[in-house]
Amino acid sequence: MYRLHCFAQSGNCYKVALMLALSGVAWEPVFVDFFNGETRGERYRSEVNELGEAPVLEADGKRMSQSGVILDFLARETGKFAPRDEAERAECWRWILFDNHKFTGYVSVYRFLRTFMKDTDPAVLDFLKARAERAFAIADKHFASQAFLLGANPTIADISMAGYVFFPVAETGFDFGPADMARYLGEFARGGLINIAGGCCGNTPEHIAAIAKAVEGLPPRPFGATNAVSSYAAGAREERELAR
Ligand SMILES: N[C@@H](CCC(=O)N[C@@H](CS)C(=O)NCC(=O)O)C(=O)O
Repeated sequence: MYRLHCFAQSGNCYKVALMLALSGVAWEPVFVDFFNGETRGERYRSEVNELGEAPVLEADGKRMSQSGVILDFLARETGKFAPRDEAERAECWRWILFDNHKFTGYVSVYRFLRTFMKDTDPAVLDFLKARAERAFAIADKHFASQAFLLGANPTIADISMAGYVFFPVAETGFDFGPADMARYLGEFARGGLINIAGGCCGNTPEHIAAIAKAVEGLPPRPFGATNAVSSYAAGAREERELAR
């Protein structure tokens, strides 16, 4: 049983929680009271993580920190979302380091100061937002020709970069426009990964129109089909239940 020291507002913790959940392993959360200063306290730093950060994973009596290191460890242990060889492992690490430094690094601090702190200097917010937008542009360019960072299949690098992009727009301040939604869903549909496409809170008629156009004429994922993503994506639970 893995134990994950984490808290819900942390995208870095979410990366590891997502990996554990998608890999189907047994784990439990251990709440870290970040907003009341737990990570800055002496006990946390001496007993849990000297770096004063979450997430921390407990496995086989050992504790490890840094989401990228934990993702790599879990990929080796479970075989899920794992790079297939040393070249792919290096490629995963290239993106995980980019994520930690430039993507999560700026997006998370921008979100934190904008949403959870009061009276942040607007110039600081502007600087962070501009840096985050540059990181988004780099990712967008890369994803223009492939669905996942290493190509056709998701790896731990994708899980790392996904850490902060699923928080509500009201928190992150970064919205996905109709063209972005349509491009992602079009790629997923062409890859045979989805049963149903649609929108949810925050989507406009323009989002739905763009998505409808992107998936027009593409068949839904066949019932019972499995692949790296579809085992986990929406619909898998219903399939498992129907199969019982
Ligand atoms: N690079 C680290 C970043 C971890 C990190 O910054 N965690 C935040 C929560 S999202 C934290 O615990 N911050 C505490 C602090 O800086 O005092 C990772 O990927 O695990």
